[in-house]
Amino acid sequence: MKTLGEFIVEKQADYPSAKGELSGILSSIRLVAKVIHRDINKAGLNNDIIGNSGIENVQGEAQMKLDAFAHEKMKAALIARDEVAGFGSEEEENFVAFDTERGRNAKYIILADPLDGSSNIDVNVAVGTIFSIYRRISPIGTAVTLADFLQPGHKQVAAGYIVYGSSTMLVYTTGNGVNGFTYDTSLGVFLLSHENIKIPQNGKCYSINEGNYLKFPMGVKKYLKYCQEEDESSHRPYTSRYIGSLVSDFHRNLLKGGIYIYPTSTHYPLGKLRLLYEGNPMAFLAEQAGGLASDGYQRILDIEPTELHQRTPLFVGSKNMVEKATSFMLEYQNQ
Ligand code: AHM
Ligand code: MG
Repeated sequence: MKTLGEFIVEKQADYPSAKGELSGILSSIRLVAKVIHRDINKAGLNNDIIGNSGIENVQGEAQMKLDAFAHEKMKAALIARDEVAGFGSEEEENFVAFDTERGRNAKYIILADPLDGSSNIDVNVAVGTIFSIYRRISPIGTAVTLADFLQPGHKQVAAGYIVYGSSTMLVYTTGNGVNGFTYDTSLGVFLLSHENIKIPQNGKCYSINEGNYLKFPMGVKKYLKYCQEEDESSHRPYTSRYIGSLVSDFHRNLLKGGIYIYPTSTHYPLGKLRLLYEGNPMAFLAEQAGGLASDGYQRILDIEPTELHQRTPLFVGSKNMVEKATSFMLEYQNQ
């Protein structure tokens, strides 16, 4: 069995000019995964971790204690390395420029949702960490600026997630396929368990918060009815599965085939999910596994971000399913 550490070193050897900086960042994310795994596993025993922190994050959403904890751990782990020039997080209003000599000379910036689906922690349902890595565009030797963080998703150098589920897994891509590693708690190492993951082109599962049905655009309503119709040749009706943790819903669909949708609605006119912390990394992974990601009308990875906490509708998963859903969006565009 190959460990994540061995895998990272092996992949680095494929790029003789690589100086190991990206490998170093992936190693620090691996450490963050272990720390969050450890604390999530004790959540039921520790009142300092479960529950609401009593403050709202920048999105105006209740911040859970573990949200704040995961954010601080991740920031600390990244600051401690020489390779990271700045960090943008769903849990902090502004990006942080690591304005030290090492930070100013570092090449990469990281965006993350340190704890996605955190409202699920108190009830023992799987949550995740999502990360996205870009090469800075500002000159080396200076502090990073907002422009470094507002790059379109197709510029990502690496992206991935950790899902803290029945086992903890780290899944990531550096633009050369998607690989998954399962955490062996007895050894304290991630082992390569899912090599070169490919998402089935067709799936039988759709994931959406259907309680919001009446608030959805017509294209989504029509697509949901399509999913529920009887048709033997396309294996419909599909199964509805919605955990309410993007990472878990995405992970299931990645392995088994399916589509995850968080559309616009009258409640969330721009969608709920964040382009930089959730949309782009998931889109990069989906495409690398042979799937697709769209905002309903255009490729997620082509969107030019204008703000750090920008929201986007998201249709992501099996290629044929995303194509079908977006064809309904186009057909009922103005309704
Ligand atoms: P979060 O980043 O604040 O946890 O919000 C994102 C989460 C996703 O994980 C999940 O798919 C979605 O929000 C669930 O939202 P809803 O409860 O509206 O269905
Ligand atoms: Mg979150």
